[in-house]
Amino acid sequence: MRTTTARAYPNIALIKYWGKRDESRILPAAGSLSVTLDAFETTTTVVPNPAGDADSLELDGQPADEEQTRRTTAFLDHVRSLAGSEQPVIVRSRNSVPTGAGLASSASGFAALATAAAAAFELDLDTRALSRLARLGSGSACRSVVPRVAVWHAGDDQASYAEPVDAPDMRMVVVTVDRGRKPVSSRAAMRLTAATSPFYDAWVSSTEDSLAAMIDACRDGDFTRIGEITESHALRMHALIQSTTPPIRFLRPQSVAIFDAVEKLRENGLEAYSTADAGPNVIVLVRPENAEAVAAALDGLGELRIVGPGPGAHPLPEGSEVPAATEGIS
Ligand code: 2P0
Repeated sequence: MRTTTARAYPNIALIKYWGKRDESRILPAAGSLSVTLDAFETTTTVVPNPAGDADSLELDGQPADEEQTRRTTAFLDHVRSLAGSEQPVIVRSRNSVPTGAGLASSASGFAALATAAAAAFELDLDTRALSRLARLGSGSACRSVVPRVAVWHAGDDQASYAEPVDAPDMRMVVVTVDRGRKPVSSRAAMRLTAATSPFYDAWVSSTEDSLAAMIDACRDGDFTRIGEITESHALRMHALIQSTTPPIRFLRPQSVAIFDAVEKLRENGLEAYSTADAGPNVIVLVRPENAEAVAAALDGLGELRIVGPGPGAHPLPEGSEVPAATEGIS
């Protein structure tokens, strides 16, 4: 075993993953499609700990809480089982934005951890196997293993991984309206949706149709069609989530104001399309040449950042280790 460091980026789903058909293997009820970003990255170092009797986890220089440590150990158990090892490790992870705020995500977190841990345990995994492994930490993480645009296939354990899709170049204007931790986790909200929404079956079957249309639009390079499907699918997901018992609403008045502003831009001839994940922040999909103009038009509606498609998860060279908390104190 050896100490290794890896980096991964969050992704924004254009076709959303919302619902599992198998909780323990994290198999999605339907396929999804996303763009891996070139910002808001997570960097994770895995250090073998022969003297330890359990894994330990530091997040952004602080010891992680019990739930975060439990979830990390459960994931590392999958890696150990593949490697035929029982070795505990020290994991140190750093987000470029605060954890739980806006875009620091379980996708970049588990994609970076899967990549670093696979290398630390000297597993020889191709991108497909690595995507499958990352999925066991968090579903959306399997898409962050892949650069740029990725489709995550539904299916059984072997068939459920992400792979690249040809797509035109795009930019995303991220409009952050709230950096706070969300009141309910995606995992819990997803579970509640499957258990209580009367619309859930229709959501699953229509998502497969939307995914097929989206893949065609990507391969045709049809930005307008990509945008239309993206916005419609996001609104369907939020409608679905609001239909749970008790209801959950992630969008705020400010989020809706951004959807309205984007619709106005389109009416005025500037093409842009909105989407939002399980939170109030809005991501506006634009053609590269329109990114600055759209950002300028949305000025005042939130904290703005233009991001592009980014790299897949990858190991970093020796010397890139995330420092231990105590190493930063002088
Ligand atoms: C997505 N989201 O496709 C959707 C849209 C949030 C809204 O994937 O339970 O954190 O770890 O598999 O991956 C968030 O779900 O859930 C998510 P788990 P995950 O990006």
